Amino acid sequence: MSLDISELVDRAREGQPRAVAKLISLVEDAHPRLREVAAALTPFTGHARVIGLTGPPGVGKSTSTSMLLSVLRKEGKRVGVLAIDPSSPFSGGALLGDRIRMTEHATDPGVFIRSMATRGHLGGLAWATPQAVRVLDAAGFDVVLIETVGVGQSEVDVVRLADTTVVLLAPGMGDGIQAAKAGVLEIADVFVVNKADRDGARTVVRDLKQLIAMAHRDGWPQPIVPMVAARGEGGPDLVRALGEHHDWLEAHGELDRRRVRRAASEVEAIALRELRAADFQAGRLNDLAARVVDRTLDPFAAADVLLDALRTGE
Ligand SMILES: Nc1nc2c(ncn2[C@@H]2O[C@H](COP(=O)(O)OP(=O)(O)O)[C@@H](O)[C@H]2O)c(=O)[nH]1
Ligand SMILES: [Mg+2]
Repeated sequence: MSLDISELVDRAREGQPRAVAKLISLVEDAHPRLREVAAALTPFTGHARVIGLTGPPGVGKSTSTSMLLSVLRKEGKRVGVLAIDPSSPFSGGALLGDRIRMTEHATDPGVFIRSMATRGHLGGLAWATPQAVRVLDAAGFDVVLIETVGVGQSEVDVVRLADTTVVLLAPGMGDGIQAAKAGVLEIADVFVVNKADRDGARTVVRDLKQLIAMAHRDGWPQPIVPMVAARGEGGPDLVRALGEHHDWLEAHGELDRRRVRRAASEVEAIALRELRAADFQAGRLNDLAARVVDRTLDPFAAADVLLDALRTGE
């Protein structure tokens, strides 16, 4: 099967959704020619604003993403959406798809929506997601929204990918104190208290304000945006907060720092995957581990063997 990478990239840059979809499939499949894809895309990247949305299941991330899409589209922005669900590799992001397909975005050429699953391949989402962001960035999307469930490691991954991270909370889904425990205070650039139509929303906002005050953080003052995403209320406020954060990042040189951090984790994920893939093919790790157990090799020397094999391509 022949694959004309440069033609595919050209078509994606012309805004053809099928070409964009194909490129992201290459990422998901960890296609051997992804190296060429990345080389072809790189000159056209660096323009998209990357915004991560995270929070517990059911808090309203997909509803909010759909609402954000509407507001950003009215501003004439082209928007790409990646829905990432590390907890369910098979049904990952299906909910988002359903929710958005039901709306006016389904047929809008200025919108591209994709659910990403790891399919259990080596390196996982930490490896695949930044590559998918690259595709959307090079394809000319002004904003890339990444929706991911805020559990465990994924929160950290969003932070590493996004220019701006939005943490969503809602009444009845864990109060501000729990939020602090989960470390969201550290990762949030903007807080959304969704389901503001429900009892308890004011308490969540109050607790959150207290926590933010107690943390005495320097720098960007994390805003709290109350929303009723289901009714589209608060969308313009959120877009304004995102814009202000972006301006702040630029004014303080922080945008560049975040992008360097993003590239660092991207490069690291690629290198680790190469290491694992090479070792996987050769079954080398097991042999080395056996030698560590029978004490013919110490573990550091064994690791050196692994890295040397990768360098020499054996
Ligand atoms: N009452 C209320 N329900 C909402 C609001 N936003 C979303 N929901 C509902 O909460 C449920 C979960 O929303 P969803 O966007 O799928 O959450 P996600 O799992 O974080 O993506 C759905 O039934 C939504 O209709 C809101 O502002 N108020
Ligand atoms: Mg969702």
